[in-house]
Amino acid sequence: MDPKDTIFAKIVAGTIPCKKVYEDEYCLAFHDINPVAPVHVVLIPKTPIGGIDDAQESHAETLGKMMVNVPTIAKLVGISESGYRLVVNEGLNGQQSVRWLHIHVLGGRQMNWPPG
Ligand code: D5M
Repeated sequence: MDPKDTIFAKIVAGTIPCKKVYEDEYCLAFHDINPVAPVHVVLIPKTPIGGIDDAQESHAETLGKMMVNVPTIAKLVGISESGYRLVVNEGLNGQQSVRWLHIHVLGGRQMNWPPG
């Protein structure tokens, strides 16, 4: 699917609402509609990138800014001190359901390893 046809494209465009946690010129973070942890935030680029497998050199600045913003987002949702997990699902085996790159920020409970 073209990322521009996904629900996250509509969230970036502002045509459907989200519970925003953080926003800057590169990215947007909001609470996941279907949380799998007490804290579950989704961090997305504002530019359409289908998934991490579509990452290109031209995305390096955006992807870097997203990662650098993670500690700020973690602080905003109160999981900085207890720790948290980042997850990027890619494609079929990764169980990606929305084809617009996103980083899950999960916290508020003990995570397990290996992941399911
Ligand atoms: O994760 C896609 C995630 O996106 C999944 O955890 C649900 C979430 N989602 C889907 N629609 C919305 C809206 N409208 N608001 C907030 N969160 C949403 P994946 O890794 O692709 O399975």
